[in-house]
Amino acid sequence: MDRVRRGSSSLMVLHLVLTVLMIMGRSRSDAKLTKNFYAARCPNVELIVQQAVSTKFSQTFTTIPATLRLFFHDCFVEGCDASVMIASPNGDAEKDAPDNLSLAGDGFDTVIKAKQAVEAQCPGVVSCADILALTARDVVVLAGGPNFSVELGRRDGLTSQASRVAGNLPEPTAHLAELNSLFAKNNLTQLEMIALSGAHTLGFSHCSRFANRLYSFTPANPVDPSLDPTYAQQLMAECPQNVDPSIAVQMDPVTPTTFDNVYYQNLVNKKGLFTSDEVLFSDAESQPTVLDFANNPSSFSAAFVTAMIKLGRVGVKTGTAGEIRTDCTAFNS
Ligand code: HEM
Ligand SMILES: *[C@@H]1O[C@H](CO)[C@@H](O)[C@H](O)[C@H]1NC(C)=O
Ligand SMILES: *[C@@H]1O[C@H](CO)[C@@H](O)[C@H](O)[C@H]1NC(C)=O
Ligand SMILES: CC(=O)N[C@H]1CO[C@H](CO)[C@@H](O)[C@@H]1O
Repeated sequence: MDRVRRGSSSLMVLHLVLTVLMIMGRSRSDAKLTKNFYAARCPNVELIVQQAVSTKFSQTFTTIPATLRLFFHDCFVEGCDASVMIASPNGDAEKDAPDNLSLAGDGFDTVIKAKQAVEAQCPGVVSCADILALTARDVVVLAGGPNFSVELGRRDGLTSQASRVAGNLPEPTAHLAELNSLFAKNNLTQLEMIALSGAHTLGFSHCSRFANRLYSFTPANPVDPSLDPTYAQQLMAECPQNVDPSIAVQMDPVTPTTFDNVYYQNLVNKKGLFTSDEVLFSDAESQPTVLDFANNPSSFSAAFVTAMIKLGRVGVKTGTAGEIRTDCTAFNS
């Protein structure tokens, strides 16, 4: 009797110790993001960020596409840890890689402004990675897209290297299999990849990123035959050969400033700007999803929200990993 009781209480102690170890282990390695992460220490963070984004947007529309793309590029290189924000005096940080050449400065500026506003009220509490995730949601809403709750609790990364960028971001010449494998590496499905590509309903592309489809597609077909001929003409007028490299065109020629499903209708109408856009319709494997999104705005909205939340989980650092940067463009020490 006595032995049994002692045995069971030491079992309970063992159980307690194991539970505590499990909880500690979890908070160190796979702590989960949560929606109310800053409820106690910075309860107004979402409102502060939203106001900073609105102010920046009232100065320039580019705020919207630039910030959305910045979030994507951050998450696909070293995870969503604001590593893309780091400015290096040597010009060898993530943002200095050739793939980043076209990241518009307004995205960086949006995050910097939002961070400054947050620091004024809750110094040292909210990570730049979380602020970038919130700004990406806010710009989608400002453009007329769906609202959603953002999971929080990311920590800022401690590395940012230009050399980590190549091969981790998709090329506009990519076909379905390459897109799928790159997104799969980031735990994103084909459906989620197609939904996230809908971000190309907004923003600009420099001529050089698709000029091959206008002038040098193949020797037999210099103009990509999968482009609508009238659209190809329009693009050639906007992007003559040897055009100034700073010239950019709207990626959704129909509703360029609205976050909507017209991007998918454009693909059906052979008005996808990049090969990586057009293949989503021309490849039989992905075509049903494109048709669904083209015909059902709510189907696209729901898929986009789910995919953005999953994008926001890629490679996140939580618990005591990384740091909470004071200045988003520099490591703390
Ligand atoms: C699926 C593979 C993707 C490829 C190949 C791709 C490629 C590109 C390229 C080449 C540009 C033009 C950059 C320039 O010349 O200025 C661009 C712009 C853009 N991309 Fe993507 N992208 C992809 C997915 C995404 C995703 C997942 C998002 C966000 C969720 C995104 C958001 C944007 C936005 C908003 C712009 C416009 C940026 C601006 O106007 O400043 N893209 N993309
Ligand atoms: C979007 O949703 C979040 C919470 O889910 C809310 O805090 C925020 O105010 C909403 N944004 C807008 C513009 O309604
Ligand atoms: C993908 O998910 C697995 C399992 O949850 C996780 O271990 C891994 O870190 C994730 N990969 C990325 C890039 O987030
Ligand atoms: C916005 C931004 O910082 N872009 C940088 C990307 O990389 C190029 C090439 O090194 C830099 O010149 C840009 O300033």
